[in-house]
Amino acid sequence: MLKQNFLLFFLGMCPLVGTAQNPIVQTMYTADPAPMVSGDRLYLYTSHDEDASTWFVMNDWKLYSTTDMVNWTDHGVPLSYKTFSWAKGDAWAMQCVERDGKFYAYVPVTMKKGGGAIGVAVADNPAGPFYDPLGKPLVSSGKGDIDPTVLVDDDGQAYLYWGNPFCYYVKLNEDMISYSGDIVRVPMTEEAFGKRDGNVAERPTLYEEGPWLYKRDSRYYLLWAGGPISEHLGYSMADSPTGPWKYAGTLMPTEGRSFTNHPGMVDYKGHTYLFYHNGALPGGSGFTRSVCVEQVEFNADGSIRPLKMTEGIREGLGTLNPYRKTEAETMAFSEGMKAAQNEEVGVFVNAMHDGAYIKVRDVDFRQDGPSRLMARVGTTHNGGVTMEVRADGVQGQLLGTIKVPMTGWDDRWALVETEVSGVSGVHDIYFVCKGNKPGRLMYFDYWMFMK
Ligand code: FUB
Repeated sequence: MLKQNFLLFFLGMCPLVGTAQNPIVQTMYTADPAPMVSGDRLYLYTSHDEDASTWFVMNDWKLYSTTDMVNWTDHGVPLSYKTFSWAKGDAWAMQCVERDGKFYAYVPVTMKKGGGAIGVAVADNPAGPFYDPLGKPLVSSGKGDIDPTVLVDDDGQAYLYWGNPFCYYVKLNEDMISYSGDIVRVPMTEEAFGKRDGNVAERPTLYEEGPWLYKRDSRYYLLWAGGPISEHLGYSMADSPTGPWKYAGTLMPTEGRSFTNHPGMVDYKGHTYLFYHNGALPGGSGFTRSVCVEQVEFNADGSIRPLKMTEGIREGLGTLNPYRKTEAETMAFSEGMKAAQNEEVGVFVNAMHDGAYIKVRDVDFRQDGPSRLMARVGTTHNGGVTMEVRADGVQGQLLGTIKVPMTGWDDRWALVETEVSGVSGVHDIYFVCKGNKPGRLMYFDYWMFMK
């Protein structure tokens, strides 16, 4: 039994297993997932752990999106602590919500004058540009102002919750950038958040941080990261957005090589998804985390069936059209790829070594299949770098090979075409970068198949 459990753990956590979808971002370290649905797309804001961090070294937020829950597109950096002239760093867990066609990002940062605060930034698009309409914090209560979460209720009233070690809320005004009434400290009772073992004066309950407010039918859910460290996820339920909250149990037990966890839950295309983070990527730890997702099931009484960390979503919600331009940073999984962004092409990916690959799921070539592939690529190496396009595996059927020309640097690119043959119907496609060269092998911006 022990052996079987270990195997399941390993399969769930190992990013190199062929069917793994978790963690859903492999091209950098991400944490504190905050999903948001807008139109037919699910957007996922994350915080960003800098590579090789040994503390919370976090300067900006990242944005990803999907329409099928298996292929995710990297939209780069929509905002950073520098969006706020009064902030000096610590771009921790944020949430963005849409209201009347505008997007409001609630973020915790450290102020230039010292101390934490919550700011709000506004944009016309999920990917920004975001600006700070206040020029000062929205909330600065003096203690534990981190991890904001916002719910706009069906009657239009919006609620902002946040806090560590205490949980607070305030009612936001319709403008979403101001509030009315007092900041309320949620009673930290055993009934609301469960009982913590031991005698921890400031933390008598399981509640630690990372609240996430969610509504389903007429029930309100407050998900949170629970202590003691290493954190698990727990949740509380109420009939009103302001409580009284009733502890409802463990949502996800502690696991996954990160001493924090952080919930984000959303409904999308008839399903409910829980996003969280762990340390599953190579080099992963409590300061180099990775966001993951699981599908959620509810019991008849509204309680949530507890979840384990798994290899992720197995079935996609649609297919991808290969005859449209697709960004290289749209992927189901990758290995050896690092995301980057510049003025020339926006977001792109770097292949860091021979054999680095991108997997794109459920590509529908239709009955008659393509005859050509176009890709925008480049390398600093003079010859010997190729990108193989394969079906259904890193070693799968070879459809074609792109010869990558030396362009000089990633502000210079080449549009290269190659013949492809022998594929029709729905397949997973692998772009496998080849070349026995030191350092960064090549860079890749977008691709498109042609009939
Ligand atoms: O990412 C920094 C902090 O770690 C977050 O604010 C907490 O929720 C925890 O995930």
